[in-house]
This record gives sequence, C-alpha cells and structure tokens, in this order.
Amino acid sequence: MKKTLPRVAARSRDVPARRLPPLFLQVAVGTAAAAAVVLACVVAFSPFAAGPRAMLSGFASTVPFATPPYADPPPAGMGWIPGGEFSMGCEDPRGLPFGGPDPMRDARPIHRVQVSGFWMDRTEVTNAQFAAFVAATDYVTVAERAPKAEDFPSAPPENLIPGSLVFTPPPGPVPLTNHYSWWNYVAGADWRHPTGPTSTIAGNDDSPVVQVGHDDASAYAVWAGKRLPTEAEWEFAARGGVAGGIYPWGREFRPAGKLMANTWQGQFPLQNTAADGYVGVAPVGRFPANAYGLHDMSGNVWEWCSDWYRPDAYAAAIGQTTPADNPLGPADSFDPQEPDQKKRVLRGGSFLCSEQYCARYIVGTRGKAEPSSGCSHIGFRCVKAK
Ligand SMILES: [Ca+2]
Repeated sequence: MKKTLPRVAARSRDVPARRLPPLFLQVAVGTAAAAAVVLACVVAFSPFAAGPRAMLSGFASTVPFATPPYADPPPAGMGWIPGGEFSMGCEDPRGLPFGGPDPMRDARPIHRVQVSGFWMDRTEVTNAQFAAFVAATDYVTVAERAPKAEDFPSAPPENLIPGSLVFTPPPGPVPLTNHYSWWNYVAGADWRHPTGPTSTIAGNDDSPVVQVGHDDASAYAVWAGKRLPTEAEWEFAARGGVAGGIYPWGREFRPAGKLMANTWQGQFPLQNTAADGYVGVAPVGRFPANAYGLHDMSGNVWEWCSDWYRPDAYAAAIGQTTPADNPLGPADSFDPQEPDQKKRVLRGGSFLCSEQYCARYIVGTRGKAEPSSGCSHIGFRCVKAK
C-alpha cells in the first residue's frame, strides 16, 4: 500500500509522517449503523444469551469459565483471566456524565463472544521491560529507522529522518475537528526520547513504554514468549467479569469523587490540570486495579491489539446463533476516514482522553492506528495462552 504524506506535513514542513495518530472522532458507516439496529434486537432476544438482563440494554450476564489457570507458578507480573462468555461492545455514551460527544457506532452491535482463559500482563509494558528486550536483541524500533524513499516518493530526501508523533498542546484554542493541531512529527522522538531528542526515560523505568508501533510491540511479545491480545480478549479482561460496565471499575467515572484512571482534566488540548496527579503518562499501576487485578485498562496509554480495524467489524455477528468463539477480528482493514491507511485496533484510551473529545476510557470503545505509528500516548501489554 502506498503511504501518503499527512495533511499537516504537506501544508507546512513536508515531513514524512508514516506514523499517523489514531483518529478519535469516528464517522458512522451507514451499513454499520443499520447493523447496529438489527443486531440490538437479535441480542436482546437471543436464546443463548445467558442470565438476567444487565442494566444496559443489549448486555447480558458475563459467564466466566471454570477453567483453572494452566501455569503453576503463575507467570511473573501476569494475572489469570478465566475467559468465558460475555457481551462485547458499547452503547451510545452520549448524554452520560463524562460520556463525550461520540456515538461510538463502531462498537456496535453489542454481541455475544466467548474467549478461552489466558494470562495477561497486570500492567502496560514498562520502559524497563522494553529496555531488557532491546538489550537482549538489539531491536531497532520503527521510529528509530529512517523512512524509505519508496514509501514517501514526494518527500525530499532531507526529510526522510527518523522520528515520531508527539502530543504538543497548541498555543491557543483550536477546533477539535483537526487532531493535527496537537500532534507534531518530531525528529528524534522514539521510545528512549518519548517527547523529542532532548527528552529522556531516565528515572522512569516503571512508566509505560511509548513511541512503539504494532510491529515493535509484536516483536517484544515474541521475545517474551507472549503475544498481543485479541480485541475480544482485551475487552473481556477489561470488564473484569462485570456485564455492561461503563468503566473497568464500574458505572461511575468518579466513585466517591475518586479519579480511577489517568485521563485528561481541564480544557482539551490546552490545559491539563492534572487533578489525577499526572499531566502525561503515569508510572504503571498507580491507579486501582479492576476485578481481574489489571491496572490502567482505562487511560494512561493506548494498548495495541492484534486485530485489524474496521468500523463494521462487529457486523460479522449479525445473525449469529452462538457466541463468536475466540474471534480474531476481520481479515483486513478499512477505515473510511483514511482509506489508504491500514489500521490496527487500539484499546483503553490514554492520558489524553477527555469528555470534551475522546472519552475512550469507556470500556467497550475502540481506537485505531496505522501499525507503524509510534505516538507519545500509545503502548501495549501482552497475553500468554496455550
Ligand atoms: Ca492503558
């Protein structure tokens, strides 16, 4: 696939940005919207939907498997996720407190899925963990490699320089319709220098590694004897056995006034008041774990999943009579917002998520990014399964 220069680059510096940030404002696809209506009915009256209705329409009870963990002792730093049958997807959150402006149409229809048991990293992969991988393998991340001229035929050679995308607050208010207003391609930004060549990860061993593309995350996972989670595994784990939760911890964004995840407070993208204690990434595990012992499944950094992204991916569930069994996602990718870019799924939102713009700290929502896209708010965690 021929890669293209981003609009901002073509307009200003003509820097080749092979790494596009995930798009948060998603456009409804007519077929997907229609499918949502159809399957909402299918699920609501499904004969295989287990248990009583949950509070939200479309969701039925989570039925965990009784399969015991297969490894003894447990893999270090990982929690056992029993697997089971659950309702996957997200209702339209608009109108909810902190629900944000997006209908999240790509997260419907809500449908039944089952996943087998697996181990999952309790936290996002840290700088120290990624450094151990690089030390052992001499791996060079995508952001550290010079873009190839054949991928960017219109770019002048002097612009084919390694770098990555860095969140940069604009100097003043900007429309929230153009995310390039707050994303800059920064030469020399990489996982060791997350916000640019003069930045460092020294002293931040326990912070999540960022500026890693999907290939980088996959390479780490192979080295660690693990793999990236499927989108279904990720959501099952994030829900913690609770059906129809809005967040990994429940249905209130701030239970008893307590902030439960590293998100954005203040006017996005100008000012983060850091009411949760952090302007940017937080060290992993600083916020409460969900019922499966997993930290930061909402917020902090986005997490790569193995699935290709399509906004209509869940339409495959229309007419299903049994739960989708360990789904791997669609066979290919298509994003109508950027049809020339293949995308992989991201989950969980990041420290940039705000009710004014993104709100993808909501547990069933979906993100996406071009696989070579390193960003200062994208990381990952791994799973281990038989
Ligand atoms: Ca996260």
